[in-house]
Amino acid sequence: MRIDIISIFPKMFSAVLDESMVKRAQLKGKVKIFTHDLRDYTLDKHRKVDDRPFGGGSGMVLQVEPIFRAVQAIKKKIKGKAKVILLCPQGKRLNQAYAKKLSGCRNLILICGHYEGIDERVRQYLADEEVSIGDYVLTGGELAAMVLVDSLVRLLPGVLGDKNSLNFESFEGNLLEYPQYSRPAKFKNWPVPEVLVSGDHRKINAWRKLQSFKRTRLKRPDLLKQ
Ligand code: 6GU
Repeated sequence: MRIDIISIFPKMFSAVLDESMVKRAQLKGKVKIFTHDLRDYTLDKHRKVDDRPFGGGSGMVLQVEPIFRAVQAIKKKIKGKAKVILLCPQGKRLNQAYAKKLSGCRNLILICGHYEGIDERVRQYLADEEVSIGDYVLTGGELAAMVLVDSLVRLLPGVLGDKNSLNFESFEGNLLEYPQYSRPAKFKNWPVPEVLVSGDHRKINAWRKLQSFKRTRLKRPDLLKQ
């Protein structure tokens, strides 16, 4: 998979891309991630990317032209199709199923929205999809893009060491993950459920399924309705 990210704050991404799982995935060759400074795609000497809104109003609007030039330049470098995604609060809300779908894409181009807004023509003519990470407003799409990238990359085949670690995690089949315990089995008066140390794997699996269901019903009943 290849992911290209267009942003006016490209330095923000190193905190996530150069650490942990996402870094390992890149080193393993499972994903290639490139960040692009939107200002590199401007033509004027002030490297201007925003302007006042037509019709008046407060704040600045990210202009369509540099974004168009960036998308064109990236598409030229990519072999084959690329899906262009605009990160903005109006987008389709990200969930595990959506992350799974996007993780099947060969190439993604992520545009990080900013300021009070982005020229509507980016939405109309450049973006194939709009993605939001939840119903709250961030100052820019950068954090959302990082959330999206992290959720996708860990789903790529061969990224997580243990194949099973994807099997029973939260949101698989719209259920939350069952409770996990590790050593020591005896700590203070805080016991580990007997069944987990019984060695009976049929019983353990049954217990885990039941716990998943119970805590989903308790904490996220909305998931069971879906
Ligand atoms: Cl993708 N962008 C911004 N600016 N705010 C958000 C968001 C995205 N998703 C949730 N809030």
